Amino acid sequence: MAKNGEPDYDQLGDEGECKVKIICLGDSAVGKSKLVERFLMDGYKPQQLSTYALTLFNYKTEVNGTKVLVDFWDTAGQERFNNMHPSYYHQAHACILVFDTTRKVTYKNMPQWLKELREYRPEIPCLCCANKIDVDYNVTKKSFGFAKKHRMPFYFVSASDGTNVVKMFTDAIRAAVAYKNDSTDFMDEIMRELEHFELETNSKRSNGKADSSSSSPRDDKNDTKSSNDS
Ligand SMILES: Nc1nc2c(ncn2[C@@H]2O[C@H](COP(=O)(O)OP(=O)(O)OP(=O)(O)O)[C@@H](O)[C@H]2O)c(=O)[nH]1
Ligand SMILES: [Mg+2]
Repeated sequence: MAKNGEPDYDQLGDEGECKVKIICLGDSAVGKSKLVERFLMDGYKPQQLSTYALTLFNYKTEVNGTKVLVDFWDTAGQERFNNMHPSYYHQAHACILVFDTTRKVTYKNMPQWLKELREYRPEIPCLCCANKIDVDYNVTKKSFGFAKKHRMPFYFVSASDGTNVVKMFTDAIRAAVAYKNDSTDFMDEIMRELEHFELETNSKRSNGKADSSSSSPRDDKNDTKSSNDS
């Protein structure tokens, strides 16, 4: 722990693990907390940092054989003021931008969130997700240009039924670790994977087989994580 009781991500974990910090940004009530909770299910340990009213969710995993400690930082509503405390961005290795497919304004605000992120963290990998697709799956037929414009991986997700949640967080963790290790071409790799993923998804959907297909976006619904022992 560094000063202020916050973790120091430059240091290794107690067992030599690589430590990464992932933050979520987006308007209030888009589902940031629910997405993290959904990913971690019952395997998380919330840890309160009272100074800035933040919750840290710790998660242990492995990336390419290396042990990784992930801290997902979750806010307690500061975003209502559209201005996060700088400590929220400090040392972050990846960011997930979240909007709510049932509220257009939350999508319109994406550029603002990205702008603020880039003021503090110009280089970190950023992923974008459209949440609450369970409310109306037809929304996945729409295209959302924001992510493409900024060359960000894009995911249709639902914290409610779990669609694509594991896929998105797994990619975010891989991106965070790659960023920490100075690996520059990693985002391209994710983008290439997703192009393929989307293609399969779209073609299966147009054949009316979306829900039974192994490559449909609902894949992750019953996914379990292999090393969530934190
Ligand atoms: N239908 C549906 N509702 C969702 C989904 N994700 C979140 N919600 C609901 O949306 C509301 C807000 O979710 P939160 O996770 O608290 O949103 P948040 O972004 O953390 O909000 P703040 O902490 O205020 O910034 C809650 O009532 C959730 O139950 C989803 O995938 N589908
Ligand atoms: Mg929240």
